[in-house]
Amino acid sequence: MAAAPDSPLYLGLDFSTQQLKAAAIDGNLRVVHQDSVQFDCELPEFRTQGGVHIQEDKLTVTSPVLMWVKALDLLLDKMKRAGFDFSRVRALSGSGQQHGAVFWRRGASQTLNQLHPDQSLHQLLQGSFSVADSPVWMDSSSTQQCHDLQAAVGGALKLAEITGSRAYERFTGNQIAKLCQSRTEVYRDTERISLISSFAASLFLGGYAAIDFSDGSGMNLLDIRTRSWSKVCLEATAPHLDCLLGSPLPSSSVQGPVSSYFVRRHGFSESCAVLSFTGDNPASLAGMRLQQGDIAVSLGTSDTVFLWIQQPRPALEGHIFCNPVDRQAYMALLCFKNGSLTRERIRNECAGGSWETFSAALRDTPLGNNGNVGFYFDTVEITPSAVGVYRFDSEDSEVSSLSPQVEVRALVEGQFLSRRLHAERLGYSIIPGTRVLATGGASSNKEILQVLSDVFNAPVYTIDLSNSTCLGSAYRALHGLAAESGASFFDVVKNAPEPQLVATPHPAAQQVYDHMLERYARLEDSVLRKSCT
Ligand code: ADP
Ligand code: XUL
Repeated sequence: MAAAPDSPLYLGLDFSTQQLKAAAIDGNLRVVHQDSVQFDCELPEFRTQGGVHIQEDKLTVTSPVLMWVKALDLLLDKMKRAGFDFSRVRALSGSGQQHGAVFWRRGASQTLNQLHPDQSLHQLLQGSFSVADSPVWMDSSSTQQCHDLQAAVGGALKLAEITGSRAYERFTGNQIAKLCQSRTEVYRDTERISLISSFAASLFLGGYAAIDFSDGSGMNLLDIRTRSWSKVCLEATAPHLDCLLGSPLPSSSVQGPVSSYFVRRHGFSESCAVLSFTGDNPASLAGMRLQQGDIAVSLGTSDTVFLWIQQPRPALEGHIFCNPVDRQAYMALLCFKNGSLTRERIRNECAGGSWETFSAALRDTPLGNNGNVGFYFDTVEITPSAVGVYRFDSEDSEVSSLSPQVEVRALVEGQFLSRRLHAERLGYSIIPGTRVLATGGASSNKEILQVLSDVFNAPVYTIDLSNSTCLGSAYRALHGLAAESGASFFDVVKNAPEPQLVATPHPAAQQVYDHMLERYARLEDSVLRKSCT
């Protein structure tokens, strides 16, 4: 049944690496509006490539914080021009690429509190950030700080037991420690540190939003069991950090109404609630309504693999985050940095820049690629920690090139073998009934999903919207209001459209890929040895 034309709407936003996206749903969970702003082409004045600036050392990766602010101005203007009625929005939530930090300058809270509706956010917030270029998840420049943190808490495993992950360069605490040590004056001039998610929520609230438990788990600072900041981690990171971070809150909290700026400039209702914003991967888990036994594979700028788990068993590989939709549960996540951008490079070099030709190469080459396989770590990979490109023929001999079609399959098979290998090491196993849920930009490509299905020997499903993060945030906005009367997330979203089956494994897949997985694990060991030397 269609909802009435003036019925309430729920808005979800996603501040991701390459773009800002929005989706609105009605009370029947139907998507009624979608919009986006691409950073590189719609905001060229910030001179980003893929939404980021890569510094000369190749390790430091940042994005201009005012680009995100301006993107929000632009997105809301676009939505208004498209006839979107903001007064119908009962609640909104959102997500951000995980781990990045936003440093608010002293006095910024007062500015946020008094935003004048005649001006854009970009004009009003020009002077509000003590760091113009925010470190983002692609950064790997804080190795020293990672060593220091692990040493301070009693080792990598101990840190993983407290925070859900050993120290990772991109995790926010290590980025904060680096800033505090290298730019002490700037640190002193900072009155608040937000994640990208809580920064975005702060814009809507006209005041500082709390960091939510789920995105907060990606900082190497939160104790994932007590769901409060770990004293030992805070003290090892930087001075007065608890004041700069504020107290964390559940991911389903209503953090307040939208500020009068949004009411007066864009016509939002005064009672529109702003729910905690969270990380893009937790939001995606919500958007896919992930269930026990499912495995989600997100094919965005980064590729991520995530699972719903009840009992955390942190290890030296992968991450455990607090679950965004169930306060007792957790999620496990693996992040692979060389995802879509590497597929784009090989598409440009081997398929004339065309996804159609890239897909045809996958169709025209056999399962298992006649034994040819590759490792494509264009930038320092997170899982596993390695860099460089390595190609092997069926005899396990390293070769310097492959024909274009074979290279395309070697890349995609290699990527998915890696996703499966590391998921299995984290305790995942394919059982009858396993569903692979695919999302992210590349999940619109059927041939890529066929390889995913074959390598995992399991059916692959997608949801209508190729990007589940915005949808997850819209669901979370709806749930946040209902949660106040005790409704569970799954009660609220039970009538959402079911994921669509898009690929089933080839009958020969298990035989080909079980064997290839063992081989891939051996070759990965040899690549790791080479990559270290
Ligand atoms: P993010 O949320 O990290 O900004 P998205 O999930 O929107 O990223 O994914 C963007 C990526 O999707 C692009 O970098 C592009 O490589 C990839 N993509 C888009 N269309 C296709 C396609 N048809 N086949 C493969 N990859 C695609
Ligand atoms: C997850 C991670 C990335 C970012 C950007 O740990 O670093 O997936 O969230 O999407």
